[in-house]
Amino acid sequence: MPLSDFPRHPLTFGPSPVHPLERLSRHLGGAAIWAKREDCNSGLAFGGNKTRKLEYLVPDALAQGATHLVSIGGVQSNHTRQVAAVAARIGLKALLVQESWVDWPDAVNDRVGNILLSRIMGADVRLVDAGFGIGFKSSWERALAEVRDSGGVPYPIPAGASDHRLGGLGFANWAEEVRQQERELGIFFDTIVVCSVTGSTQAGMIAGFAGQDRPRRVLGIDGSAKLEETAAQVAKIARNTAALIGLDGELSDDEITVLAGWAGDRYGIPVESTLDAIRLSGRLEGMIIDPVYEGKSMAGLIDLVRTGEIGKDSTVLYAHLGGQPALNAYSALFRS
Ligand code: 5PA
Repeated sequence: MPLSDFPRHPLTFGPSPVHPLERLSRHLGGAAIWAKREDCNSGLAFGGNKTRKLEYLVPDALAQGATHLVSIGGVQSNHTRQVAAVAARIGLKALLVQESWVDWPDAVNDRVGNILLSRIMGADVRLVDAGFGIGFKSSWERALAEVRDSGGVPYPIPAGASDHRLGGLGFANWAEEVRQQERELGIFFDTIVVCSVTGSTQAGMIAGFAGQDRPRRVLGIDGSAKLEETAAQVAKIARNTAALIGLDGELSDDEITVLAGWAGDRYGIPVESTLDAIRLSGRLEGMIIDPVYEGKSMAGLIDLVRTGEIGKDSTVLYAHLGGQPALNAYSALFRS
């Protein structure tokens, strides 16, 4: 069925802003770089990419009579913070399993930023001691059972709302939004740069753009430091989403690109290029990006433009997916 027939519960302000990054483009000396801003797409707790994905999950949760949204992420997960905000907005409870995905010894890591916001919004936040992984977890199964045992109806939302039947729809819709904005602006973005971890952001984009006439590149920058897992998940979700919205034909492997090189060795830990990218976008554009996701995809964009991998005549759209609240848990950085 076409994307426009899927029920969507609006949680965003409308189309997210698109604007040029002129000083960054000039500084890099090639390619016109623009940003599309999911970091200010909603009034719900600073918004972000998950808010868009959840627009398509909420009608399903309400139809099932859910009482609780149950989800999972790291201690500083942006995703779980957005689930908390959406639960508050629609009058459900949120139960959030927060795992130790990142070995980052900041004294206030479990007290500031995203987790602080989730607590303010009334979520039941459970800190558990388990490592990084984007699959299903026993702590999460236990949380679901607990809601059921207490007579509630849990609505399970996997990490990043990705490995879910409807998880790719939000960014298939983003692709449609880009097309409309291009028409208004009289511009065409031949290259999209996006951070990938649990995969449905990039996957949704790939499926959405595949239904359009004019081909373009969607370059995923791995932020997981587990390239193979992330690339496989992007491919799977892109194909499922394409089938779900009724596209004919298989997506070919060369339509699915996830690049390694900027994640460092570990998810959630910034490397030199991450910090350089954060400083550069702050100092040239006043645009704030985070050390876990967007700092890494911006580092990728910078290098791809500098090396000519993204050509000088290219018009690039950088997907800013949010994530700034986590900066508060990285208080050791940027002191000098
Ligand atoms: C996240 C994810 P995907 O997981 O859809 O690939 O998106 C990557 C991404 N940018 C990019 C920001 C700011 C993100 O928060 N965050 C996760 C989270 O728990 O917050 C799912 C990992």
